[in-house]
Amino acid sequence: MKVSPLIEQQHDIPKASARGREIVDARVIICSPGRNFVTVKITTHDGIYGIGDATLNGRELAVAAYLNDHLLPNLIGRDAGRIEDIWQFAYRGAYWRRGSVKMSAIAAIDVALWDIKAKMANMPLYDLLGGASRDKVLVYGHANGNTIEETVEEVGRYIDMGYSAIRAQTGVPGLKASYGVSKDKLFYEPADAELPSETVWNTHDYLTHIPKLFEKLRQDYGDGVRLLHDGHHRMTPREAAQLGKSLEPYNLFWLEDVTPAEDQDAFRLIRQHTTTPLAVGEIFSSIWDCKDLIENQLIDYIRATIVHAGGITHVRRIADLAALYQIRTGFHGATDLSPVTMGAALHFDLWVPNFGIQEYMRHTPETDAVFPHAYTFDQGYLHPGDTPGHGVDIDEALAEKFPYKPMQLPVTRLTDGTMWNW
Ligand code: EZ4
Ligand code: CO
Repeated sequence: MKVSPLIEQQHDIPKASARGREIVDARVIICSPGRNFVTVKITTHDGIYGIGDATLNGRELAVAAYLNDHLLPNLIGRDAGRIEDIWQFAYRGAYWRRGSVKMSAIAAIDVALWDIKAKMANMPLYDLLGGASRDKVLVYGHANGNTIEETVEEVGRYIDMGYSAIRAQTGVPGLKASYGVSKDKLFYEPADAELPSETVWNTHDYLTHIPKLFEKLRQDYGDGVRLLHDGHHRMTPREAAQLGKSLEPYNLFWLEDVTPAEDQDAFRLIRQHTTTPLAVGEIFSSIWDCKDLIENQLIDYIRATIVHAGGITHVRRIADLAALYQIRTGFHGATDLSPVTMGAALHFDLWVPNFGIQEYMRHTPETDAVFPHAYTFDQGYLHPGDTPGHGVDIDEALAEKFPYKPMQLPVTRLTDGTMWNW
């Protein structure tokens, strides 16, 4: 009996085109310089190494275990240049697809491999992606205060620092704590306790209070400054539509995460009622979370990020899909996304044709010291720098001085005690 050679064929691990490109080491580094970070370092036979971020705020060790126990052992001996094949291996090969834990782990490997490839090519990553589409990357900073007056003052401080785009969050009278309002004004950090702290939320009071903030901001600073606001998944679709409508006179750059987006169709209702631009996606892990929102043009900015949505290889597909529908990128860039993600994102931002804006929350000096980086801030813009790779490194000796500290994000309840969306 003749057997088809195609059926007979067995595949070995894809061979590296040259010995020097083989992966010889792949490790996880966990540290807490001001906050927790999970970093992947991959090294080739030639001694070229790449760095990737795998930080998932409040769930760091789950990703580290997934990397250590399930993904990294597979990499040894593979060709570091076969980024796509390794991505597909990690995604399809798990059988269990998607989800934040798995996609953050894949992202870290993917970014480390892009870093290696750009170093092998002796190019800054943006050059390898297709070259710069712009001179610099527009970023927005975070201004927050307990009262409208305090927030207005903070926005002024950001204008003085050179920002032309600013997110404004304010406390709501009667509520002890509000999303986005922090103790430290410059270094916002929501993960504040070993077990989640409990906060209280009241949408009725919020909906009447927030328009007053933006009215005052426009009165004081005029029409030029780009203003953003994050609803942090607190509203129902109808309430979100109401907020969008009431903010229309103040011409926001965007209104973010107005309602949970598991049900992507919910945004139809919001969209029908308001022209305020909508941004969604910081907690998305794959293109499937974005698909209906994009294809039905229910949003204006997609926030799915490199670290939580499968790395450069996957987010590039999301950005390309979005471009078909005139939707632009607006990557998440809070402090829990490490400088490694910030560096990789800035290269992506400089290249991607349908770039919108990049969120930028400053890391603490401790974090910056552990992750030396080539990116620089100037007058409201960031530039990724021109060093080969993504331009971010990790000082491992220093990282060791900041061991992991268990920290979780808060939870929130309505005034009657009902569990709600933080
Ligand atoms: O709450 O990154 O737009 N930014 C945000 C962030 C998120 C944190 C969660 O880890 O919503 O502040
Ligand atoms: Co947000």
